This record gives sequence, C-alpha cells and structure tokens, in this order.
Amino acid sequence: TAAGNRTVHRPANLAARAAMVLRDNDTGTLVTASPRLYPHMWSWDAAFISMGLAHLDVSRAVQELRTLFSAQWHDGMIPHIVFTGDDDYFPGPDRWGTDDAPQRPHNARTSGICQPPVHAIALRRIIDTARRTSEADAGIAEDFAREAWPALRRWHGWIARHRMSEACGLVTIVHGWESGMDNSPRWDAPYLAVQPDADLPPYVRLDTLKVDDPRQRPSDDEYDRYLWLIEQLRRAGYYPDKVVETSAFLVGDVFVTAVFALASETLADIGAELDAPASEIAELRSWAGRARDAARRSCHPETGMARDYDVHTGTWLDTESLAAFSPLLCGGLPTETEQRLFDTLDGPGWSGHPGLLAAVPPSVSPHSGDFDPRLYWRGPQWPVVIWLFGWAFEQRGWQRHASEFRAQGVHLASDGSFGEYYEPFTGEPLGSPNQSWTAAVVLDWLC
Ligand code: 2M8
Repeated sequence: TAAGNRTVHRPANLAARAAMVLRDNDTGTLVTASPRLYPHMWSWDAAFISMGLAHLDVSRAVQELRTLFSAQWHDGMIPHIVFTGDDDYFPGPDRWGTDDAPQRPHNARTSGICQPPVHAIALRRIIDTARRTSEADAGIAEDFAREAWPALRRWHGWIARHRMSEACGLVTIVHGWESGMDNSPRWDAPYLAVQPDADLPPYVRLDTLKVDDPRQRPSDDEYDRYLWLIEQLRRAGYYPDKVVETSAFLVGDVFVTAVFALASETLADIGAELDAPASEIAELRSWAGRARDAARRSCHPETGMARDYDVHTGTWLDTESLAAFSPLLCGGLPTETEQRLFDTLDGPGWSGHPGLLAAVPPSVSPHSGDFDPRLYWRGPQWPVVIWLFGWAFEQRGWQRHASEFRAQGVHLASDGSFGEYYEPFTGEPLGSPNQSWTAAVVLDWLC
C-alpha cells in the first residue's frame, strides 16, 4: 500500500524486512552499524542490535554483547567503536592511535572514547524476550547475564570513578561523540572552545561520500573540532583522569547521566535475580541515586527542562533538544515537575506539533531556532531514541505513553527503508539506509 509517495509495509512484512537487514549486516560475530556508512561495531548500536537479534536467535543476540565486551579496556571502559578489518571509515584505528595505550584490549582495535551506557538495558530486554520464548532460551540469556555481570559492573564502575563530575554531579563527556548525539545544538557552545591549531594532521572525510546529500552530515568545521579533540586524547595517552584534565571539551551530559541511572538500576535488578553479592548491588543503586539526583538538579527552575553543564565555563546549557526530557528516563523528579515535562513533550513544540508525520519527538524542537529537519542530530526523528524513552515509560508504569511511542515509531519506520533518521514532516528516511539499530528497534516494537 502507499500513502502519498510513501510506501507503507504491513507489520509482518516490516518485521521480515527488519530481520533481513540484521542478517545482511551480520559479519558472523558482529552486526555492523550500517552497511556502507558505518562498517564497524558501535557500542550503543550493538546494545540495541542485540535486543533486536533476541527476537531471531537468543544465542546470536548474546554473542553480539560478548563481542563488544571482549573489546572492553583493561580499566573498564567499553570503547565506542570496535573496528572490523574494513578500513573504509574515518577516523579509523590508526588515526585514533589507541594501539599505544596500555589500557587497550589486546584482541581488538578500538576507538578511545565511550558512548551512552545502554548495555544493561539491552541485557534486560534480551532476558525478558528469551523468557517469553522458551525455557531453553531463558537459560541461555540467564547464563550470559552471569557471564557478563563482571564486565558490566566494571563498565559502570569506570563511569562512576572517572566521569561523575564534582562540579555538577552529571556524567561528563570529553567529546560530542560520547553523547551519541554528535552535532546536537547542545554542544554548540562548548565546541566554540575547541580551537584546532596548525598541529591538526590533515585528513580526508569519508562519511560525506556515503550519504545522498552531505548536508545531512556535520560540517567540515565541526569535523576539524572532532579531530582536534582526538588529537588531545591521544596526547593524554587515553589515561582517563588525564583526559578529563586536558580536554578542551568537558561537559556534564544530562542524557548520558539519566541513561546511567536507569541502566545502573536495571543492572542492580538483574544482579538481584542472579543472587549477586548484596554489596555489589547496593553500589550500583547508589550510583543510580547519585545520577538521578544530578539529573533532577539540572532542571531549569521554571520550565523543568533538564540541562547539560559546561564544566569549563561553569554554565548551564539551555537547549531545546530531546535530552531536556532525560529525567523522564530515570525518575527522581517531584510529580508536578514530571507532569509539566510530560505536558511539554505532548505539546505543539514536540510530539504534538501538528505538522509531524508521526507523533514522536524530533531530536530538536521545531520551535527552536536551532531546528533543521534534515540535519542529523539537529532536528530529525531518531527511532532508537524513541525506543529508549518508550521502554523507560513502560518500566515506570506509563503504559499509554509507551504504547503511543511504539505505534507512532512503527508508523514512522513503516516505509521499510530503516533510515538512520527521518525528516519529521514528510517521514523521508535520511542518512544511511538499512541502519541496523533502526531495524532492531522496529523488530522489537513489532514482536
Ligand atoms: C553516529 O556517530 C559516528 C561517530 O561515532 C559518526 O558519525 O561517524 C552517531 O549517530 C552515533 O550515535 C552512532 O552510534 C553512530 C553509529 O550509528 O553514528
């Protein structure tokens, strides 16, 4: 069937196509983030991909996380990219220069930063899916949860130790890429302080060659800053404390903080089911509590919208991005503030904007001066972020919002192209087609 120019697939057909994307992008031990643009494993993509895979084959799903965790750094960090042999991506491992870092894993080449810690959430989802499927699948998932527990604890411990900022309590990031929302207007002000000098080694971008329209990607000026930060990280030898001391970009990220709170609580629940030591569970819950408090304290006193914090300038960053709703992921707000946030989210500046094809929030409010409906993290809708909010709503007992996000998310993706992101008014898929995490969350919505 077709709605206007847009093809619309029925659910069964859409699920079959999503499964095909995951199979096509599978190299055997990892599913690449997308076929051409991202031919490697990304940390938070892998988490979402694994829970999509759980609907096809639970053993394959746990293998995905196993591959990622086997590239964990000795200090506990889960790196943001695990490189495959393919060198068709920039910056690749040579540019990162992580081979010289003593903390790096010896069996894999990786980048030297991290991404939002959604992995415990994926594990939870895999266990729940497997338990619904069969006893045998439940056994596979639970055995893996026991196997993965130490790695996940060390990962959360790394964040708690090195990234919970004394200045604002939020989890800090040292590169916009660590937020997962690379060129979001959230980072415009902090990036002004990142001034590449003549020492920036020359480079050639590859990403802009792999999308239909390079204007859907960050600018060259932004890439200079991204690469300059890598130069600084490299010079700091990727030692976590030195990195935090020397990076020109140091920002408390309220979205990562809320994800960390939610994932730490989720991991603690998994630990309780596995009879993990009480002290380890309590430690996770205390990290969750600290992160939740910090997310709450970030909220603007009048609007209730959550904010990031620029540690170098000591300023709160007010940006009309989806991250402003982060406390809804982890809780901790007074009921009134929470209600106000929901009203804003449902209102005309967000999901309730009358022009949207699907009633789910865009990455930036269409009412914001920063909004660009076609530009990456500056306006398009991202199914994967919608999934995360929807899942959290379900956990928190907000079933109506959860099922609304699911139905509208499916509607957005029903053209079957599994775009990386979508133009919110027309539903045109943008960025990479056949993006694995889009296929994975659509599969999860449909199963
Ligand atoms: C995008 O980021 C990478 C850099 O990490 C890139 O632009 O090359 C982001 O959307 C990020 O959140 C995502 O994990 C990655 C792979 O899908 O692509």
